[in-house]
Amino acid sequence: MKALLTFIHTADVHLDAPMQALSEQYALRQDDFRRTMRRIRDLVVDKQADFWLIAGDLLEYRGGSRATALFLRDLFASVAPVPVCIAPGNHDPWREDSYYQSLGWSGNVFWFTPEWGAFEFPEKSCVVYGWGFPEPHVYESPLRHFPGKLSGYKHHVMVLHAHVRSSGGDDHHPYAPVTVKELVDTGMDYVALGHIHKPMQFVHPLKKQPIAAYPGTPEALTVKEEGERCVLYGELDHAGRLTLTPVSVEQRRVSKIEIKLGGVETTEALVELVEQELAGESAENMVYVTFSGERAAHFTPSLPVLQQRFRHFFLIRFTDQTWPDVDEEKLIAEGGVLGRWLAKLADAEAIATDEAQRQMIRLARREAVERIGGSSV
Ligand SMILES: [Mn+2]
Repeated sequence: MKALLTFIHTADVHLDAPMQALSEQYALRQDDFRRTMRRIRDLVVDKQADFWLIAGDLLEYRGGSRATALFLRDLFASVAPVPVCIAPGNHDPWREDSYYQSLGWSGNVFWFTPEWGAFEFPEKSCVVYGWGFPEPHVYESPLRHFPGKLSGYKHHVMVLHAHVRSSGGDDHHPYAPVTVKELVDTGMDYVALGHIHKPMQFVHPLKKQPIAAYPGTPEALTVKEEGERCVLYGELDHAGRLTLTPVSVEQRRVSKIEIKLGGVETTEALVELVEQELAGESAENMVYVTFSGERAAHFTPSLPVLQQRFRHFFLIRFTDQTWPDVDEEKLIAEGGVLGRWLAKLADAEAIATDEAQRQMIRLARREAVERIGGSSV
């Protein structure tokens, strides 16, 4: 049986956003983002969702191209009559010269603006409320001016780009700060949020079900956005129970892999080790490998060689954070400037009074050992 009300909730796609880390792959990545949008569109159709809710930061106001805007226009038209409800965020504020206002959009696209809006769908007994950023910074909670729910409807859903702040203290937020209490007080069945790129849900204290959620970015924008990326499929049943199911939609994943170099002493052994560690990794992914731990003092990994040997990955980056396994005790015993330096650091660590201090001394020692390694091989 079809649930009473269903929706696909997405946010923070950031189409046409600049990405400094990518040079030659930039155009390919932009194509990924559009393919992800098409995948989300297919979900809306396949699930026969009642609404497609988009909570802002969709197409960059600065740098967003007309071609991408036209792509969105056609994409949204293709799901008609399913309503696409969009609340502009800080990266795509509701401005006169934005494509949101200057293009002609199909009748199933509903834009929220800096004036609170409420679109009524009597055949679904639902109202969708929303508000949009007028400019990149908004320091006040937009919920302070929320005019309230309309009567005569069973379901109430909101779309909002906002920063949910923890209660108390932290006042100065430039991206429409709201509290969970404010969200609860709206009386919504669900608030489809955007802004935070990490998925996150907020539980209603009485109903013990989500009152609001961030779906996270559907395609990774930075190296921090690891693993699968999702949109939320929501079902609201007759009794007002809400179920949110994340559905992964990304084209490529960011994978971070740490490899301990241990006893590796040749480039060949290193390549073999990396091959083993990356055996399960799709070549379509964006892979960030960090070498860690001690390494043989005479062997420094050649990153250009690795870059070349693993170039079949869409993107691969190697970072070397190893340090040479110089024999500290021997150096200390031999005296000399470096030995005395290490001895002093060892003494300092022994008499350190707290963990933070010890940590700092260890860091200094590692730095010292690194330099010694560099000068002694
Ligand atoms: Mn944002």
